[in-house]
Amino acid sequence: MSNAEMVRLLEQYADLNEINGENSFKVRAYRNAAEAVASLGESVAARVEAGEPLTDVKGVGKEIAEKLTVMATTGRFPQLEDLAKKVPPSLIELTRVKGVGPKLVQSLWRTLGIASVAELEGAILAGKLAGLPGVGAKKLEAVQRGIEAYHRNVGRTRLGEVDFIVEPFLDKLRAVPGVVRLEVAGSYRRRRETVGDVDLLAATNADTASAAITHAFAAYPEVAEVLGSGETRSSVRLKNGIQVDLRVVPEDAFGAALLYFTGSKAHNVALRQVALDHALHLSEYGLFEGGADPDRPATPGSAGRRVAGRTEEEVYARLGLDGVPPELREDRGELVAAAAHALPDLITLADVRGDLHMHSTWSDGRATVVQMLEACAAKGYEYAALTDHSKALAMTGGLDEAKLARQWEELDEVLAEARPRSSEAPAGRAGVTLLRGMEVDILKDGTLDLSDEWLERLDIVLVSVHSHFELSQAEQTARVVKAVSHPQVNVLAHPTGRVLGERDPYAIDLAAVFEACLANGVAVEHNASYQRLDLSDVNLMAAKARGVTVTLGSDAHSVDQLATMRYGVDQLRRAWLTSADVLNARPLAEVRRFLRKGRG
Ligand code: DGT
Ligand code: CA
Ligand code: CA
Ligand code: ZN
Repeated sequence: MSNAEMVRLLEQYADLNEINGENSFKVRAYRNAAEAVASLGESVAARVEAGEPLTDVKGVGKEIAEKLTVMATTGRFPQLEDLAKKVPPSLIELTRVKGVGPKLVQSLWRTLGIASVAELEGAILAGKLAGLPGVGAKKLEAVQRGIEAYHRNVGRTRLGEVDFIVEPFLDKLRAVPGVVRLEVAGSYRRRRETVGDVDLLAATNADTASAAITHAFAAYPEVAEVLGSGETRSSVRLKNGIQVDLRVVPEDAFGAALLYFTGSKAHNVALRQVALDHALHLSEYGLFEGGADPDRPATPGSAGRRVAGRTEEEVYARLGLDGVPPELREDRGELVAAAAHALPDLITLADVRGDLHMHSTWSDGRATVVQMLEACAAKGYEYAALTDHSKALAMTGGLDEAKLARQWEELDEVLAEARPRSSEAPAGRAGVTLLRGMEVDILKDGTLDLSDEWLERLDIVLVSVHSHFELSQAEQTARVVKAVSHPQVNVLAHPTGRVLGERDPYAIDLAAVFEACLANGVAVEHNASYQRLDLSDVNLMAAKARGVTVTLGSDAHSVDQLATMRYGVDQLRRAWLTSADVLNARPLAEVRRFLRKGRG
């Protein structure tokens, strides 16, 4: 059994136990173990086979280690199978509806026999929910809104969750003999924040290889169901529900096919028009001159002479265009820019010089300050901001002034230890300069959850909304504008509060917020956590258009999560941002100047 399958089963077990009302420690233990397996760099099954104890894996205790061993050796999880007889797994889907927690799911199931989202909708229509304990008019309304959001999101998966499954799949398929090219196309390649399905494109050097890759594709252990299979295309559904399509194309048309299947559809339509303007015809088989009927897709042989198609660049160049990075292919003006040789020099992950949002064990992070700084050093960062939560987020162990003072004592020790004696080297862990910061809660009235005295002492102050999402747009806007107008504030973190697939943005007038940020020397964050990716690409474009500085923050709560930065860079690229638009693509001295807002 693969690690991915174990993760899925552990999570299912945790969810079902939660619905079943088991104590929260047990539930959390299984969720932690799932996370531990997910981030483990090696195969659990291989470890079991080698006789290495699983209890050495952080987050895996004795009981769970035993269950993993059974999974690895028998391919089964008997306790989960037993539990599923009592609590139908379809109930897990119900908890994905915002406003419907495990407790409510349990009572819906016990009292009304509701086991699916469709049944829940039916029961609401029939007025059956009114009168259930804990379901008042307000709750009912929240559940209905949750169902609407659920339908909007259903069928799409967050990019960060797809990567985890696609990358090992690609490795497997690339190893098939005769495969000369294998790329992911579609929205995945354009790095959309969520993807509907995954489109793979292969080129092979022999017909037998074509059959071999289709076979390897269907035989992949994570495949739950083969939806269709032919000589040059097949589709499967993976165990986690994601659909993957594979097409096999000739090598000399690979570029044209990659271009076509990368999309977006709107980009393709616009590009085909450019081809027509050049008296050429573009299809997934190549760029052709003469002979083609523009209203019918060309096929090799029927379509005149192919003038380009081996690579994407070749096709763009033949049309007088610079190559368009996949992230820009949304028909938002990229072809006009490509024709004018004016495409932006997009920011890359290598341009990021530091992380400006991360948590430690001082609040709800899982790694110590030292571990986080060492991980930042390993990434080659120049600086990193420690931004633990403030006290209003009590459940995170948020810091009040006294606890912040204690944190600073520890930081003094950490820095003293790391600073090379008699040298001017930057203070910090292995050369990473630590910026002392905090993610301070914006309270309901727009005031901040930390004293002015401490706000003044911090190197960097992030502010964010973690409560009262339901305020009217006017109230929410006034609240946030007031917060960013505080003279010590530097960054507005996750500005719309959205959680992809789970929570819609709160109502807020972003144009007014950008105006206030600009007037007060405050940057807006792009929160790179793949669950948030907030601001969205479109909102980032608006921020840039208004001249507002953008920061990137991983919002990491563990060492592993620092790597989520790449998803943030993806979204910045989709928003046409260059390194000049991004605060933490600048050297430390410039960052400090921005943070001082022209003071001292
Ligand atoms: P998704 O899967 O919903 O996240 O989005 P995409 O963009 O991956 O869409 P998908 O998987 O339906 O198709 C992959 C690409 O194939 C799409 O981006 C462009 C191309 N494509 C699909 N259908 C059409 C079409 O009817 N016309 C054109 N021009 N291109 C298409
Ligand atoms: Ca797709
Ligand atoms: Ca597709
Ligand atoms: Zn936050």
